[in-house]
Amino acid sequence: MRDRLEALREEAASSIQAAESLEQLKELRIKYLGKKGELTSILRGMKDVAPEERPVIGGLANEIRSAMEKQLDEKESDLQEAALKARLKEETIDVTLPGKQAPLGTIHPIQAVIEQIEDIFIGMGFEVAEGPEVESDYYNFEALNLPKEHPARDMQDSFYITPEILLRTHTSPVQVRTMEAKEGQVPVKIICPGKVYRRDDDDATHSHQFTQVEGLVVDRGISMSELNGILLSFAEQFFGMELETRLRPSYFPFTEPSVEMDISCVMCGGKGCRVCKQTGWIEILGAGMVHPRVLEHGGYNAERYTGFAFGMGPERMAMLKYGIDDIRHFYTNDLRFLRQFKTL
Ligand code: FA5
Repeated sequence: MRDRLEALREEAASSIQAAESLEQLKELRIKYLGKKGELTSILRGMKDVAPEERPVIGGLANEIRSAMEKQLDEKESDLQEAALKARLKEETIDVTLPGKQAPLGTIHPIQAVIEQIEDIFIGMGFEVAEGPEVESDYYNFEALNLPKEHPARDMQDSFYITPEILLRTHTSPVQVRTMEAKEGQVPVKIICPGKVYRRDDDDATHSHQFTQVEGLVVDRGISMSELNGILLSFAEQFFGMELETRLRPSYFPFTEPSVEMDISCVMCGGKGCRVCKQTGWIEILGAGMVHPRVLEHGGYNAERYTGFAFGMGPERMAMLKYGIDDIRHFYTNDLRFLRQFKTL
């Protein structure tokens, strides 16, 4: 039995040494040390050994077991290390190779223009308000002094969802919503940018969906001259040049008096050109003093407070500022057009 054990010791040592993979090593561990392994099967013959020899053989078997375990463990860590080295070599990253470019999107020019407008008004102490695009007939029309059947409703052909709910045709419904939220506090000094919808036929200067920026100021003693001063300062900052303004009489049911504001043509400086149709003037927005009835609907005493409001179209402002001749460029997503505004 002693000889068989010694032979096993030698055989195991050399096959463990020769193992080339962790898989092979696992098989060897089972072969020599497993429950049905060779060492166990030799030890089964212990009963045939003379009793006085048994402790000696037992001691030898234990020694061989520990030696095998040690050899197996050492070989295992050698093989693991070699496997890791091989993997690292295989997966080496060449940091000098050029990386893959992730294409970066850019802000849409209309959004960029809205942000420019917001920054200018925030600089003049305005807050930015929001309102829903799906609006009630009340806020879109009635609260703005446009009762049902009022002929001026035809000025804004609407998309109705139900008889009382529509897609807002302008950002003006935010006027009464804001006044209600302010609960009679002054000053009210907000702008509200957002999408609006009208059943207009699309052409070079009209779209059925476009954006507007509304403005509203309410306080004691507000007059047309504040309106004129703030809007002139805005236009000069927006176009980055000195401008002339003029107010032309107009009509909106929610302002009285109502005006349209022209600026001297940003293309020709007022001399007359194709863009200003040789007039030297370009219309940029509608405005006026808030109608007393609208103030009352917002919860403000029209005897005590006055205000002005205005509404402009960022698409048309962008067209003037960047010399774009067709509003549809903003919506057709031609990347050659959009990429020109990367730096905005
Ligand atoms: C209004 O919508 C008023 N709510 C503006 C206002 C607010 C007046 C507060 C007084 C006080 P108007 O319909 O003119 O007004 O539209 C305002 C601006 O929206 C226009 O100057 C124009 O720039 C833009 N706009 C109007 N219709 C279209 C359209 N179909 N496509 C693109 N822009 C448009």
